[in-house]
Amino acid sequence: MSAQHCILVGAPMDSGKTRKGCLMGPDAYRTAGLGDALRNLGHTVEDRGNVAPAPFLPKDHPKLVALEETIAWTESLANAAEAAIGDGLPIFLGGDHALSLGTVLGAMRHAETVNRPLFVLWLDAHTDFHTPLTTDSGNLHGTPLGYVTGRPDFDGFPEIAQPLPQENVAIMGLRSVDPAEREALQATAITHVDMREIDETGIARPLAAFLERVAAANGLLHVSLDVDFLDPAIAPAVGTTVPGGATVREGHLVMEMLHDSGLMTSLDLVELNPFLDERGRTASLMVDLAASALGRRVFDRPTRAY
Ligand code: 6HN
Ligand code: MN
Ligand code: MN
Ligand code: MN
Repeated sequence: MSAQHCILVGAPMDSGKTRKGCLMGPDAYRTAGLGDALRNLGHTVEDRGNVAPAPFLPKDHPKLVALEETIAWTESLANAAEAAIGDGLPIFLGGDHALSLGTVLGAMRHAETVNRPLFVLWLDAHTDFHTPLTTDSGNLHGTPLGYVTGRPDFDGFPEIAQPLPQENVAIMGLRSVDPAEREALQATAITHVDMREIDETGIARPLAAFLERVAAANGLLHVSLDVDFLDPAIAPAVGTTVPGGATVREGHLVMEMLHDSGLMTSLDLVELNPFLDERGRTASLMVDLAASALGRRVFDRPTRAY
């Protein structure tokens, strides 16, 4: 794949859950050298700095955590994302996973403008398929896939005019799914690949199948990489660790295949909590994974159709 114009967009969003620290994520990625890693691969890099939430008035809510702030971030990030996707390949530096309420919405708006279908690859231990009514924790970082696919009860959030078709979504890495999410997800056409399937078949097979569908539809592809997709032994800096996650090589293989496919048009790096990191190792691993997605490799491969 040829040189890209990479656009770094900081999203120091921390309102998607109670535990604080993801607001330090964008600076950790910059400190870990994301910009230089991409430049060294021959890409141009533009850092647009950090987005701020739209103005908001916080209210007390019996269950939901920081609802108004999360809505405000969704509005500003959707605008920033829509603009950036038109200008290059944006990499959204989180921030918790609630930032994808906005970035995916922005990608949907851009896709509508250029009249191409949007696909979403969600790399996560969790499905993030709750609605504000089904969540037990009240943490809205558990809801973005519910929102963008048009599930109900997102009162106050920007209206989803055209929900993302279920067929265009794949979640990989699953090992912690709440009962309400499982029930709702099983009634959908969303592709869901759990760790057992990855153990049994490898991650390349379901990923290649999904990428083939994106390519056949001439789709745009938004990738959302949650730190907890990775095993906590290699990526400890996340508030929602679940044992049994992807290995270093599984993570890189996904990113390498994404690069070879030439399909990825935007990328979220989410849930990094530098306060929980060990000498920056999780931030550095996430930077290395992003570099693989942008073409870092040991050897060139023979051409393959994914
Ligand atoms: N994430 N399902 C749990 C909840 O609180 O709703 C965990 C959500 C994790 C969110 O992965 O970004
Ligand atoms: Mn997540
Ligand atoms: Mn997760
Ligand atoms: Mn199913």
